[in-house]
Amino acid sequence: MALIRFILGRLILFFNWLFAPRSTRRDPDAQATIDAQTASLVLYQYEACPFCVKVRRAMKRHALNIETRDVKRSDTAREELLAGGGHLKVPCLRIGGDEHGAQWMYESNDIINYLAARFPAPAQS
Ligand SMILES: N[C@@H](CCC(=O)N[C@@H](CS)C(=O)NCC(=O)O)C(=O)O
Repeated sequence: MALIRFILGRLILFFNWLFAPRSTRRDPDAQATIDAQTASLVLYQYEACPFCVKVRRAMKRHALNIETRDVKRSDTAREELLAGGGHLKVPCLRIGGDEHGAQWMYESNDIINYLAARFPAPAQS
């Protein structure tokens, strides 16, 4: 079972790499403004989780530089997620300064909708 999960995970990462979405382009000032806002966001995730891949693809599409923390590889990240969010489930977006004053958003679709609404793509000229 673990082997099948591992192979599936590698396949997901391979196809994600092969069909990587294009990032939207902003002028440098607009991107710097967005970067300043996304500095207070953290995505808790697993590298090969399909729901996490879906969120990371949305981040790439919208050119959002959001720190990611791998809950499988980092005990600290796992403890932060459990203490702050309350569940060991990924993806989870931490919105706001620190673990205590933050909002913790689970569900990949909710995260994607939140990011799309807060950081709309620039109008094409
Ligand atoms: N409906 C959720 C599903 C997330 C999910 O099932 N994540 C898995 C990893 S791929 C997980 O964290 N499982 C641990 C658990 O449910 O306790 C979403 O779309 O975000």
